[in-house]
Amino acid sequence: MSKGGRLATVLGLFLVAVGLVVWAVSSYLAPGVPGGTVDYTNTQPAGQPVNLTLETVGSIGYGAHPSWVSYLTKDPHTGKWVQETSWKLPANTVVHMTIYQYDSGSPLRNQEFGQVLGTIGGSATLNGKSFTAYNSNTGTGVGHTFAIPKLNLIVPLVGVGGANICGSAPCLKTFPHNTETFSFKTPGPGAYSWQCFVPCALGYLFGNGGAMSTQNYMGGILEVVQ
Ligand SMILES: [Cu+2]
Repeated sequence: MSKGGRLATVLGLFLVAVGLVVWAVSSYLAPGVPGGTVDYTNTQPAGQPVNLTLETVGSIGYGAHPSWVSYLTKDPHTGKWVQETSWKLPANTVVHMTIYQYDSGSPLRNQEFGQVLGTIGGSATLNGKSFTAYNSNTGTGVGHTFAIPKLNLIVPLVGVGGANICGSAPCLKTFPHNTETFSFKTPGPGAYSWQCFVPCALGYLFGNGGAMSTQNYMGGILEVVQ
């Protein structure tokens, strides 16, 4: 091996060692903090649509804030529900979203958030039926919204009624829930935040503190890569 090659090898090994130390120290300092990024870049052949499945719960039931509302992601590799709300997605690719909504709802403070905007076809489905807006002053109201502000995308997630609300995550399918689907296309590479805009964090100033502004609860990042 040339001198340059040996130097590159040593430098490479050194960088790997530094990386391992940083990783070990950061995971020691932040025990039990949920989150990482769920990788969807290798779940389907290039150019094929990505399937992304979420659920929303009224209280996560564990971790640092067991009483907080939360989203969970169904890990496409293990099939397990994880409290991770950041996703690595391929650019310019259709994403088919399915969201199981297990939380109760209420009238929206801003009725504009009852519209479906920015999805393919400008609509979503609620338990199999297409809709373009939901009047939250009727029925069981809206529990959460799924919004990607940079893409002008928002979908209201209709609340469930009754007393038998799922107590902690992940929820069994036997608990009452609404199933909503919609699709959108990822843009070019970049980081795009998403969040819930109901707002659904009563007890915080303007309803936007707590879970609403915390990663892995009511918001996350779309890490779109080429
Ligand atoms: Cu919410």
